[in-house]
Amino acid sequence: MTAVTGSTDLDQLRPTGDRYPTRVSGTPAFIDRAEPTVWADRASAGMFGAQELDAHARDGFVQVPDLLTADEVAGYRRELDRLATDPAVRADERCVVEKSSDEVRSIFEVHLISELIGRLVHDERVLSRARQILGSDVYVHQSRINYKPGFGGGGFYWHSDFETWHAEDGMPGPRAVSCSISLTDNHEYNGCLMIMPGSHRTFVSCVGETPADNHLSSLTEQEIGTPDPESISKLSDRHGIAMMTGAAGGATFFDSNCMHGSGNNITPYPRSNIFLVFNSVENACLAPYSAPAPRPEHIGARDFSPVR
Ligand code: 6CS
Ligand code: FE
Repeated sequence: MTAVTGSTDLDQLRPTGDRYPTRVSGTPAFIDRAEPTVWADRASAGMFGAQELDAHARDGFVQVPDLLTADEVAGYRRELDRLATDPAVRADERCVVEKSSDEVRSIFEVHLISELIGRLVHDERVLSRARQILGSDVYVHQSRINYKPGFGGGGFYWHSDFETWHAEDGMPGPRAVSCSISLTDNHEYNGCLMIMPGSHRTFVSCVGETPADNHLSSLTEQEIGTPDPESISKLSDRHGIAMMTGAAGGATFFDSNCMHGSGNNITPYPRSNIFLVFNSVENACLAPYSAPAPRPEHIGARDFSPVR
């Protein structure tokens, strides 16, 4: 699979037909998901058992306690601290700081910046599970650390990742999965990930056109691409809200179209997670469906080489 670069290539990739129109109409809509959630058959090779794959298909997420050992967690915590205090990293455009402080909020493309974190992408505990869910070779669409520091780490308002990746990165369908690995204990009170179970089966279109360079503000505080309150209320009334709590070292795999978010963290205890986003090579990104230009490659990858 070749990388797509430059405007001429993207013109050739202009998508034909859009199953999930968003940010184009003045009224929001609920669109039923056309694609499966788990693409491989239940017996496919990998570390998920059949019951876990069934749970993922039903809820849109599945938790894997103790994916990393305590020693590995300690090593990754040291790496996160090193990255957050490295002046070169802080000066890099891939580093996003909090709105309310100059604390690091996120570091994108962290699997290429950090050799240690890069190894996780190829680790069978992560890769085999992503391949089972997506039923194909996979590539990294995005990776990031969300630090969510104590004493004010900012939250992430309700959204569907796929809605953004479709509109702004040109992702055709919701055949992508995120693996969130907790490097600190995730509690209800320090801004853990919240997911509406089953919401991945409904695409909620958003109102409001995508401005140029939207990512320069959306990664700090997302506005465009967040659903209206009535749509969020309808979904939460229908599905409820599950809290992804768990000890450091645990992981949550969640479908690209889950309605999810997380609150601010005013406690002294950081909620620092690594997010690895895998997309099927059969779902490689085209031109954006609803944005003036593609986002930078460190946010939406254009190298579709499969992870081995
Ligand atoms: O825009 C994005 O790709 C990022 N924004 C959010 C709120 N979640 C997914 C991703 O990190
Ligand atoms: Fe998200």
